Amino acid sequence: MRAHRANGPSSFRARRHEALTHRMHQEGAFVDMFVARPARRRCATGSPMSTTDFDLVLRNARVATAADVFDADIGIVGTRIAMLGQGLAPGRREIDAAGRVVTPGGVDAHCHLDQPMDPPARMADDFDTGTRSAACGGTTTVIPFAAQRKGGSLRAAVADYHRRAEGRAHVDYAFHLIVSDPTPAVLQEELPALIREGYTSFKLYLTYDDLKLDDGQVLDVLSVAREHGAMAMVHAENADAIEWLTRRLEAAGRTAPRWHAHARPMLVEREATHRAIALSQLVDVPILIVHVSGREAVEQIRWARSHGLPIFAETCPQYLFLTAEDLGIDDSYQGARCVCSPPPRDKGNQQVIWDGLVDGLFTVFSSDHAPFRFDAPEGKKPGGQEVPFRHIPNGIPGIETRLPLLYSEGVLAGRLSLEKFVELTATNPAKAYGLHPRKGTIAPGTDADLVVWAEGDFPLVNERLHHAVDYTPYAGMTLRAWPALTLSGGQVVWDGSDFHPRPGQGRFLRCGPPTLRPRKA
Ligand code: DUC
Ligand code: ZN
Ligand code: ZN
Repeated sequence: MRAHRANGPSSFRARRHEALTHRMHQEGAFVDMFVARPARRRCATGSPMSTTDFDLVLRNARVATAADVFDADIGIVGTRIAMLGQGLAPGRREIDAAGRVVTPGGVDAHCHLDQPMDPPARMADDFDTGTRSAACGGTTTVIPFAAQRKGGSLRAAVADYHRRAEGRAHVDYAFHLIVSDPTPAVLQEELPALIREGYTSFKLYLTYDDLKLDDGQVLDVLSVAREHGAMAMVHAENADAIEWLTRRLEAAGRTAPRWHAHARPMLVEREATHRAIALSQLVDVPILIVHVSGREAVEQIRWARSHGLPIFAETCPQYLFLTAEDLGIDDSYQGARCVCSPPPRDKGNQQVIWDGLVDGLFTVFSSDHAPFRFDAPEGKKPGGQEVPFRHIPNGIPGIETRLPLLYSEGVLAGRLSLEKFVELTATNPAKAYGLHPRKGTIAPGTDADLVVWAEGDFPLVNERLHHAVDYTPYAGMTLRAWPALTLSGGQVVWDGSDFHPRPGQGRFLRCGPPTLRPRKA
């Protein structure tokens, strides 16, 4: 880390001036603004002299939370925020944020890292590269999925996933579960025990052969969520309708990537969304519909809310910035890059999603980062072949671009308030999955996970990203903001120019019960 050391007993003001003169807009590391201070006197026991003996002070911040935007210095002791206020006492280290916006570190509550796949498919990002990429894009908490295999136990999936994370994560992480085989043992023993141990959310699939549940199984699992206070996330697409459409497309020789979008029209999402809402109503339990793509599912969720049902909803960058045309306008295989489910829709639907973010229809904004290399036999070209769309691994990368995209095109384009940005990207995901207030806000006692924002021109090219994927679907866009600094537990992990690795220092987080409140829309 490049830190400027103060020489001799120069005043704090002088050191701040020195720091400012070293500030390097975009060209270099924001952390060049650091001023290292000599250690303060300690009392005989070695403990700090007072609570104002900060390890780090982030000075002159424009602090944004889901409730307010205000000016303050942020005093950090160890891994936590100790104090907010004007003119805080000097810290051992100082960073002058000079009026820049500082938000809570992002909570990416829907991302896939090193999730076991059927060969030859393999995810490009593990907990090392995935959390590296997250940190460089301002995300300091990730919640990927420990996925049960049909015929396997949930416990085994969790144990395996811990092994995959161990010693690798650079930022903190929790696990969602994926329940694909709700046997009596899973429903009566494993799931309740895991919820008690801090795995308080799980995803249910209404599609994908290796994951999908029938309606009776969904009701069984939702009943466990109700009884034990867990959050159920639902992937809502009608499996049979997709299979029927896929076969007809294949029979007609329509197998290029672009036909993926035709096999999964909004109707199949609408039907499954309505069914999920009805099943949750039957059990009387909240659910969260993930990766909502467009108007038809949105209408179902609005209907549910207008009837007072506790239905939460998530959307993702691909539904704001991509359309079905990104899967191809001809039979080229290039569009395999953007094959994900549900597929991106059209410009009109992008606006529907923006409207839902602004008016509170959406609760959380996640990446659904599902990283597969394009030009690779374990990625979008299984076994090295250009395959029919049915066999293309579903998913796109986005863990690093999630926050900068929404900050640029939402906040700086005047669509979203800063408070709403924080609510959608940090506070609400932390509440939905039982991590708030430790995560998702800026307040004394919370983890010192912070993002200092830079504004300017940031051309998006894959070479500047830190994932292990060989493309970004957003290449060619120029963003107007990027994190100038990311702190995870009070440590710099990204300084606007360089990544500061800390493998294994990302901590596993046990989640509490969800604390989101239902809201009408
Ligand atoms: N769809 C999912 O449901 N998960 C991962 C990626 C995708 O496209
Ligand atoms: Zn899904
Ligand atoms: Zn997903």
